[in-house]
Amino acid sequence: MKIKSAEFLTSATTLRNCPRADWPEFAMIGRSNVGKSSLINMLTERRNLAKVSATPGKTRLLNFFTINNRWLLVDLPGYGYAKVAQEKRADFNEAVAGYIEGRETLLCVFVLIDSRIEPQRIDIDFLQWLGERDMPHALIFTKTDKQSPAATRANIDRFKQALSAWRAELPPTFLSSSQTKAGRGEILRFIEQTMAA
Ligand SMILES: Nc1nc2c(ncn2[C@@H]2O[C@H](COP(=O)(O)OP(=O)(O)O)[C@@H](O)[C@H]2O)c(=O)[nH]1
Ligand SMILES: [Mg+2]
Repeated sequence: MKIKSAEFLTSATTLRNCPRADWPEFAMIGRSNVGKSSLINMLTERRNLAKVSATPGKTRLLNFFTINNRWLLVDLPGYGYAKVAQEKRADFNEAVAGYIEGRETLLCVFVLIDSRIEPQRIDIDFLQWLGERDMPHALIFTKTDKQSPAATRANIDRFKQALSAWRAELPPTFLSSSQTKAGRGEILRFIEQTMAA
């Protein structure tokens, strides 16, 4: 898929103030700092479309982007904020949960995992939560430029091993780097195919 246009549409705090659900939608989620905003910029080839932050946990909004005037990409808040008060975190996850459970045009949630980090409880728990809700999802292992392909493969195998302990089917998996643009073609092709299905 060629990206002809990519524009910021709006931000929302909960499902209720999301923009009208007129277009097929894809969302990015993952722990703070995993590379969600960088991936959105890489996919759209726009340097500053999504704000890349050096401080984890800063983005607390659902940010909507219109792509090619025909589908939406959503930058969801990262889960797990070390620096945010416990009650705020609960609020926050509730907004994301409400969005994922109630957004009828949401076709797929991309769950981003740092390819350098061993399987984390919070990621596994979230994938289990998606599975329980029959929400279609895919995995994107980010920052693959930061280590050797062999180290990436070994870590992905460990993650899949951890997932297979409780589910038979593994979700579609992609490797990405917003530095080298690895994964861009595959992810965009997957989005195109999902919209066509
Ligand atoms: N080397 C490398 N750094 C990355 C990559 N993706 C993100 N980063 C860096 O990781 C940090 C967090 O990225 P960001 O996109 O803001 O993560 P977010 O919190 O998930 O939106 C920033 O310093 C990025 O420059 C990648 O693929 N490769
Ligand atoms: Mg971000």
